[in-house]
Amino acid sequence: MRIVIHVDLDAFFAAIEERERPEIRGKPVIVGADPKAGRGRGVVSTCNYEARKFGIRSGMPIAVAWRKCRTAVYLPVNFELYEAVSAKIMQILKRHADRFESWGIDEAYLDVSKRAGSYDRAIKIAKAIKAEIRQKEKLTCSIGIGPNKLIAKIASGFKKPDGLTVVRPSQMLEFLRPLNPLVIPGIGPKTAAVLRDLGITTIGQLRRLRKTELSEHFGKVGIWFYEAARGIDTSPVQEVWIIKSIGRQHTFERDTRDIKLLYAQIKEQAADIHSELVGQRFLYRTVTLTVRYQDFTTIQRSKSLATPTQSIELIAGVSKELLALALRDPRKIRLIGVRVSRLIGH
Ligand code: TTP
Ligand code: MG
Repeated sequence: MRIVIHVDLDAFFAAIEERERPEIRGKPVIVGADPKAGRGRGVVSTCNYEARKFGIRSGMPIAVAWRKCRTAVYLPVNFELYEAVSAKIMQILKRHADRFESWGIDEAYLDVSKRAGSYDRAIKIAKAIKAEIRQKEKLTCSIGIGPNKLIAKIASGFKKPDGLTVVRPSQMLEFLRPLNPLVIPGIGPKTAAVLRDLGITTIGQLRRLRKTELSEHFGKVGIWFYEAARGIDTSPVQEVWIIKSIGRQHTFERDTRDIKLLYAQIKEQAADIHSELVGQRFLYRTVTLTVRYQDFTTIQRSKSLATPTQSIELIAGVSKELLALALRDPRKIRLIGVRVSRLIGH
């Protein structure tokens, strides 16, 4: 019998800030770009559950958040701190798993099939994890337990914050039936909209579509939707953690075509990316520049190099070449982002 636990920290960045600053506890807390009294141009990274009561969400423009709640505590993103806390939590989680897979900064899968052997014992492990994270890191998490990664992941999001949701194999189909297809990894707003047009708003209804129909509509990934709707997921919990790309982006105070400003931004991002490449011991082969124009139209241009490199000059140089192409368009630029990919370790 396979038993997988999925752990997801609650309001991660915001919860860490609350922990560090007792004076803001209990208030709505928003971590992200500077709101600048409603004129800020970046987005919300995350917010605590108090702030969510005002309708504020991750990814929302910070100016919209400001309109919804001016009295919230607004804080900048302190990645270094969150990375350090994440590393400590991953160490705690690892010790409770036969096999372990970290997934982003605040999530992990634990295969506990062997050490637990039963769902009752898996629940004990989950409670021990919660207690340890609460005691050592003063943070709460939500946990899902299920027969595979898919079910464990959906279960951890089922009750938040501080939830514990157990889905045994016999309960799996019933558990999935009323849920929104959006809970399935790989189904985003676009797919959900297509499904809605087909009259499908629950996973139970999704099961009415035949495999061939799903692959006609969505291609290969349609097969995954077919299986996921039935709770089928054979993917293993794997220790490897593959970073596919490293990037930075920046939204300008004012839309611009000022080459000095644009170059300065490219230089800064290239330097940041380069230090991460060095730290992670990676070479890259592809540089991608993202440009968002004043009307929010967004383009990406990439260039691949003949050989893998770690050169900071090439990140900046290639980005400038790609910027020259983007500047053929007369629109002003709102956001610029540099990313390197096709990484290999060395
Ligand atoms: P999530 O686990 O998606 O969110 P969360 O931990 O803040 O809240 P929840 O209780 O719903 O799990 O993401 C983890 C962290 O990743 C989050 O604290 C901030 C960061 N993040 C962003 O920076 N931008 C985003 O759009 C999202 C979704 C997350
Ligand atoms: Mg989280």
